[in-house]
Amino acid sequence: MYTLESTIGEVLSNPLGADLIEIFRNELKLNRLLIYNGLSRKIKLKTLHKLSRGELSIDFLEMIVSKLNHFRTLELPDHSEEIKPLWWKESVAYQIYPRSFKDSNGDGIGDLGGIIEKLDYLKELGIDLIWLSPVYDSPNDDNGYDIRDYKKIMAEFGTMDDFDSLLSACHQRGMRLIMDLVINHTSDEHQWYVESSRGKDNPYRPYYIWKEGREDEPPNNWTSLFSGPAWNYDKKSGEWSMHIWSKKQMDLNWDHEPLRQDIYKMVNWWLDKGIDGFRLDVINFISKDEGYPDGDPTIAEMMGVCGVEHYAFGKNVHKYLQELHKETFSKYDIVTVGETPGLGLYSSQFFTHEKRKELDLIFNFDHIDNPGNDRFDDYCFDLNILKNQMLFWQQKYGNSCWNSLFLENHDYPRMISKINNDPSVRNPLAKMLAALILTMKGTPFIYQGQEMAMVNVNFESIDDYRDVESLNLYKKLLVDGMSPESALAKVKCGSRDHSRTPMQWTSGKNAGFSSGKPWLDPSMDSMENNIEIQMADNESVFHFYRDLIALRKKYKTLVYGDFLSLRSSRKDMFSYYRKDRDESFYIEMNLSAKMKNRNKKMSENKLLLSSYRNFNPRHLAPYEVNIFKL
Ligand code: TEU
Ligand code: CA
Repeated sequence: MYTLESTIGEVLSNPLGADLIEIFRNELKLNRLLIYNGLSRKIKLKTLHKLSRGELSIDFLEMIVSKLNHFRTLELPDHSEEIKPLWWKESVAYQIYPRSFKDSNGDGIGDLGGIIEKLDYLKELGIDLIWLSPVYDSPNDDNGYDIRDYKKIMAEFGTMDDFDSLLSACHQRGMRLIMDLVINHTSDEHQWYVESSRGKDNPYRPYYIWKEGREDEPPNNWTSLFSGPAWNYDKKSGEWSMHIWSKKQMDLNWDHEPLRQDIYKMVNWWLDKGIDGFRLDVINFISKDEGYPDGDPTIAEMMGVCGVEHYAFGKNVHKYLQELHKETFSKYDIVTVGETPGLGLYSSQFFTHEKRKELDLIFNFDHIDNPGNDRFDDYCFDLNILKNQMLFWQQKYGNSCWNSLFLENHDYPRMISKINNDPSVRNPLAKMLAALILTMKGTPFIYQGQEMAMVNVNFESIDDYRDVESLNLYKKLLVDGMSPESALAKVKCGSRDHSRTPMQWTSGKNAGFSSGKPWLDPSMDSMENNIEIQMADNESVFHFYRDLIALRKKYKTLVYGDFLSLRSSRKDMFSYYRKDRDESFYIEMNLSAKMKNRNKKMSENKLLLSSYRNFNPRHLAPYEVNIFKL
């Protein structure tokens, strides 16, 4: 049993403990050596209270101890010697945010018909797996992540017939399609919630999380990720119901078995339609700690949200995922990727190890912002930190777990803009980022627009935004006393709307996205940067993505081959090998906007692909990436 007398070394031997130490080390910007050395391993947890000058309270440390005691029973099976080849490990995936991809009926909103129009484009790029962000019926409080009817297509996107046509059009092209499964919560307009809120004795009451409480006092101090308390008060019953997301996204109660059975029926209904799997929205949040205890103020300060330690890795999460797998996934040849914010490498292994029969892959977000920063912080993203994080996962995740490789999605600003806004390096920087996710071990996920180096948008007023998170945050910052200018600047830093502006197809009206007024204005950038221009230019980012994907298809070594990094310590340089019995490749990249000398002499005759036209044997140009076949 863990106690406050336990040492850091004992904590590190527990997967959750190892991840927590890593999170706190990163957040507190402590050097690895400070923690992972013989002396520190002997430090007792209770001493951390003094060492942190009280910042790590005894309550906080006792909460850690109780979490560790719960997860001390987790046993990770050994990793297999060989990686098991599977179709989804060899796929290159592409995430479509339907609202912004292509509008086919002129109402200014992307739709399924528009996606069908662009399947040949995706085929040309070399995509074989599409992840479709939610297309179910929804009031769109969170753009479809608030589902009102799991078995109905959102009217703006089309009909179930349109969906069936899209699915068969994908399969006809040898492409697969996975749906976004949002089962941590539903819309407050979902029939289950409508029933549940009819009264305490309604059979659907326990489908959601209701707690007694006074009208002026929510049941605990948890806050929503979209600002404000994580509870709605229901006058009729004098109870509060939980929403860790928006006020219209009500958390499902996974502890209630009939709810789980209804979820499994719905999942099998979709799988019987022939879809190829799911991306599972915040799936590690589904099990909440008993009694919903108050969140720790230190963690709230660190994570920007209060209570997350009581649901990010709840005690029944593996039980529910193994049941979900057994009742549904296990019966089909599909792929499942869990979105698991807050989990580290070690705890992620318990979700994806092939012998644990839970999920195939997860999305970890540790690398998307440099540690100690969050999306709304105005800082210069350091690629050397990203390099070390990717090295960590490439080297430690194990043969029985499989990485997802991504740098963008619909929840984050565009990566190029976080790293370097200088337009003169946009093309090589975009190509270097492409090489990062397309030459490592794992399944690459390209987010729409990333293949054409889309960048952040110059939003000028709060009226330019649509995202519930951004709008709520702006209001909260004003209430907190921030000036409108500073609040707008902060929202502009991290708004998810940066990655939700319409795809830029042409230089024409509305960037060729729609013949009507788009729901969100296309970026002015579309005038000189769009798919039409990029396809006509052999030096474009689009062509580089296409060439890299073709390389990855041609050489399975780039998928399954060993990853061996070279002199990982040298700043601003990142070089590694990918090798197996048949082939070996050497990839080198300059992580900076300055010229750099090469790590090792490479002759041009082995050069397979470069992000620059002229090869210089002595040095690398800004963000230059080269792939050699040895
Ligand atoms: O996102 C969950 C998530 O962890 C974050 O990416 C989140 O969007 C943001 O950082 C909040 O601070 C998933 C979906 O991808 C997101 O679009 C939804 O808004 C959210 O869950 C709720 O369904
Ligand atoms: Ca439309």
